[in-house]
Amino acid sequence: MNASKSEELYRIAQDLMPGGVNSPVRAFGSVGRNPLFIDHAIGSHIFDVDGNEFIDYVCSWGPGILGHAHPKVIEEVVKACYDGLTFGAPTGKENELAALIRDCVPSMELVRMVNSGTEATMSAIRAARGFTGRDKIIKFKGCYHGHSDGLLVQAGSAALTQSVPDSSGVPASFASQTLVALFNDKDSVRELFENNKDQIAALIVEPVAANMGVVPPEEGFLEFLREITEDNGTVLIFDEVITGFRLGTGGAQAYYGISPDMTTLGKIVGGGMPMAVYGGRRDIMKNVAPTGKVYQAGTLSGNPIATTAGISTIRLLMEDPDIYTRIEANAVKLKEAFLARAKKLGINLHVNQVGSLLSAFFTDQEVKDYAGALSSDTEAYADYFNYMLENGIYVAPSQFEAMFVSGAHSDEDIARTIEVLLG
Ligand code: HOZ
Repeated sequence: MNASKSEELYRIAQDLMPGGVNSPVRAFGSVGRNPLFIDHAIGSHIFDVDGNEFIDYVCSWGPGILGHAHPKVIEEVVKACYDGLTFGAPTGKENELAALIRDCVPSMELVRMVNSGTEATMSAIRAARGFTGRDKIIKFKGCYHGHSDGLLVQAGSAALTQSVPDSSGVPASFASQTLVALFNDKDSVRELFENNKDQIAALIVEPVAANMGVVPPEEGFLEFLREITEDNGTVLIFDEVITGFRLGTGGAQAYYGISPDMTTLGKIVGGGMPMAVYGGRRDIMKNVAPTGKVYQAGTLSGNPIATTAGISTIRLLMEDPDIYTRIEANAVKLKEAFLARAKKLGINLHVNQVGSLLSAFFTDQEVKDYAGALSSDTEAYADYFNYMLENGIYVAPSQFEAMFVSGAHSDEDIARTIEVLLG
């Protein structure tokens, strides 16, 4: 594969940005090669600056549920651009998006729009602290909720591949307010509640963990979290930045039938533009400024172009609810192909799949938690990544991320991917 233009751009970029990238996972650090620089993408295919074409299962880490550059979304975004890129003042589009979100996710009674998942989770926690008057929070080992100080504790995603689950630059006093439990381990949660009576403001969880690879909740785990948080006056926050509009228009909370107190959304809700949302119970959210004393603000929050892309994407999903059955069916086909590959090569492999999210772990264990995810052979993952790339398939350049199937993946794309997996 010729990557000479990517190599040249990477050489220049390294002198301009830390590691030559604007987000660590893009540096391909854990798969033993230099990053590809992207020229454009359309539908399910992405093209690099050297003209190489790939079937894309990264989908910009989740937003691309309709594939890239959906014509309807582009048309509406372009039209919106001519009306002005940002006003720093309210627009009717914000009402429209907020109402759509509430229709899809009824637990989000009041919402606030922000620009990134990091902002959404950070702000949701502040609102929960303001509401409860408590300081401590619980998160799970290997779950990732963006890069705000208090949440970069035992975090997943690129923090895992860069071996910095606890970032330097985070004051110990901030991190000490974050208690860490084990995903799918009820006892670890019980113990934290017992040892910190009336001190825990919020428990934040990815209902399907998708930043240590995909790890589904075991039966009863989310129900247990709902119950224990309710019993302790703690705000239950579902971080649905990845699962929101991905497991259905109602997200993981509709998929599993659990109603959290607060929810964070990102990725799909912005249709590919920088947009995220936090929201939840009215009595909690009304504490956010200007109606309450929890301060949070943003010049570009509710930006008209991002709201347009979000509205357009959500409407397209609502008009085609079967999309979720189709993308899940394709994910199941890929899972089966992974397992057939493992059998053929005689290697250890476990595949976790929920809806259109999946991850292959190179391990002999079932992956139910962080320790299971870490048992995966990351060198084997790197070999698989490079094999797929050389054969025109672009998957996450890290073991600890998800594979995303989109509505744009055609039968031919899936058949070709299976052919490569079995090859
Ligand atoms: N797991 C990350 C987002 N949830 C990947 C994207 C990034 O860090 O750049």
